[in-house]
Amino acid sequence: MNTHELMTRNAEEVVTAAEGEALAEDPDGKRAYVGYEPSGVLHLGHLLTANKLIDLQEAGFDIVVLLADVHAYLNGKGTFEEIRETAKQMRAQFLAYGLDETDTEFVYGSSYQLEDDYVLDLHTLEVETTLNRAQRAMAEIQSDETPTVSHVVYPLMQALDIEYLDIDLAVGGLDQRKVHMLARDELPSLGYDVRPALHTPILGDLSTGEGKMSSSEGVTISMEDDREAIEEKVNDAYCPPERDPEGDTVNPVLELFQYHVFPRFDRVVVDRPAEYGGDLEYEDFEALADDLESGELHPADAKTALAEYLDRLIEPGRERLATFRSGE
Ligand code: NAL
Repeated sequence: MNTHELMTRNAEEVVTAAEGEALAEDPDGKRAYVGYEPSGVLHLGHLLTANKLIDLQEAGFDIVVLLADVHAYLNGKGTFEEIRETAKQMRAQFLAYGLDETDTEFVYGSSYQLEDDYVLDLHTLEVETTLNRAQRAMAEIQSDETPTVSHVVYPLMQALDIEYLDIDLAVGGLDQRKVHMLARDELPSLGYDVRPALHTPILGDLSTGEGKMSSSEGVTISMEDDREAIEEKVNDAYCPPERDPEGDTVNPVLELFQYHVFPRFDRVVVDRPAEYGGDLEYEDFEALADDLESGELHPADAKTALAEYLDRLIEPGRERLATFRSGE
């Protein structure tokens, strides 16, 4: 796989595609980042963008992970002390998951977002941006409450971070798209450059394949889940034989293979008793999806393999979390 393929595999889009191509020409020393509101337990949503960071690290980018403590505070996630503590746990789980420690810079938002220059730039953006635009940027990040002033400050800070962290490529789920577009439109008015953004898809809900998989509603898999819990959730997952079912639903079992398993394992072995044809081996997602569609691979066997590989992915982070909880 060449650099551009590695950079864009499994991505929904790069804004703009041409800017992405130019970056892929010479990624060495370029900085790519994702910001996360600290959360004590990583779940598959976090790991999807982490997979992209690992791809980018392999492609030669320097990786910056913003532990967005001030953003979490603005989003009502707790006291500052609580958020700080969960940020530490989050960092440990990312490292256990496979981000290379020497090539990954973890930055606390509060380490620069409270300084004079930053705050004055933020106020300039507040003057430049309509309330309507800031609210729309936030709609997919925080939607279910009466909007507060903090919710319109949030996307402006996220836009400003792209400049202050000296980022060459902003990475996020598609739910971050409107924030990145706001950044592209508004940063030039402060004299700052426009940077490209790469968006990962939002996966469908595990049990129905409809809407989005998220930790707040429905089922996701997290670093808290043991093997048995993972098996249970995967067994209950929607898995029609088609790769692309009718209507607005997706096949979440295949999505998990595509976005979580194949990027991290060179091959996937599906154990099957000899009387059912023996083990199946796949080196890429397409081959597995073809076999599911043709009936060669039974959904039950696919689910057993999926649970096993997800368990392997989660195990190191799960152990880190357990040491934290036992008070280390
Ligand atoms: C992502 C988040 C918060 C702050 C950021 C700052 C810069 C770049 C990315 C950032 C979290 C994200 C979420 N908005 O919805 O999880």
